[in-house]
Amino acid sequence: MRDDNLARRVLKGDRRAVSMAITKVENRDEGAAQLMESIGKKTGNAFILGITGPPGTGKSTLVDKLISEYRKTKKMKVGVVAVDPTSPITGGALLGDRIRMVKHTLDAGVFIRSMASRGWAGGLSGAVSEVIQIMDASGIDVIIIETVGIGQSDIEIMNIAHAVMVVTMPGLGDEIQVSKGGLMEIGDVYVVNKSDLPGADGMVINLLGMVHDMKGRSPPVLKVSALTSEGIDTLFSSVEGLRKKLQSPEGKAMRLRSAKGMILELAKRRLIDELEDRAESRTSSLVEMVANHELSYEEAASRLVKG
Ligand SMILES: Nc1nc2c(ncn2[C@@H]2O[C@H](COP(=O)(O)OP(=O)(O)O)[C@@H](O)[C@H]2O)c(=O)[nH]1
Ligand SMILES: [Mg+2]
Repeated sequence: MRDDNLARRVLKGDRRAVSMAITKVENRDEGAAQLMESIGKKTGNAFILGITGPPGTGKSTLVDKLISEYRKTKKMKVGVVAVDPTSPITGGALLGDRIRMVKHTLDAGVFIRSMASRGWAGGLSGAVSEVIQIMDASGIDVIIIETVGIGQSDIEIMNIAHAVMVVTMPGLGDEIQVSKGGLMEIGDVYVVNKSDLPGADGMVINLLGMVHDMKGRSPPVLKVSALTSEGIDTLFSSVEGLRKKLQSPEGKAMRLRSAKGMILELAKRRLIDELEDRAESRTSSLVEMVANHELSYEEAASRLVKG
């Protein structure tokens, strides 16, 4: 298919075209940049919600619930980008996400895409910002990005979102504490999922203490169970509140935040790609010079960065 034709079909909301466009940018096929150029300016309608938190807390199960709510009560189109560090150890994480959302895959108003995060699975590139732009341009109303909140890069992806939900569960202590610098600062709403298990109230109190530490902000902490649906309606109202805020004058800050996140994400990836290309062709001479004491490590690095 010709690229301008593909862009046109994406803008019309053609699902197959959306899928092809995403594959094209993920593989960095020829024409990917051109494609992004033609659709990039047609974005800005979707609400981008980031969902993060330690593995196994029930993020995907909650995403599944949110999809149902949006489809049922608002008839809105929903897109999901599940970013997961697929490694030989965590193995079927992506598969698990797919299974949890499987009932929506036949719904034409739902578009689910899983991708591996950078650094895993042979250095597959994220391309998250492009995927979101493509979904947005295709007329999807709500785009949910799910990442595992363990690494710095997973948390950085959340900067692309207009609003962020942090998911925890009873029994988590260290996992939250360790990433306090990240997880405890980025949430607009905190969720203690699995309220059907013991210890949920304690976890809520814990979290309230942590998030209230932060200057001026006191994001809500909600107790829910994706299993029994307890508290899901309150959670949905809270998410809807954030979506409506985006559309209000107050939403400007959310838009700017997301735009900054998108630009930085793209720029970082581009810089790293360029650096890797350059390293490929230039390091051997630099290494030689450093080894011969003709050049310091610092100077070699500077030369590599300058190109
Ligand atoms: N008891 C209980 N289990 C849940 C709940 N929500 C999710 N789970 C289970 O927790 C496991 C991990 O869920 P998943 O959504 O894949 O977590 P993720 O890694 O955060 O995406 C699965 O076995 C779910 O069925 C809940 O509210 N209560
Ligand atoms: Mg998941």
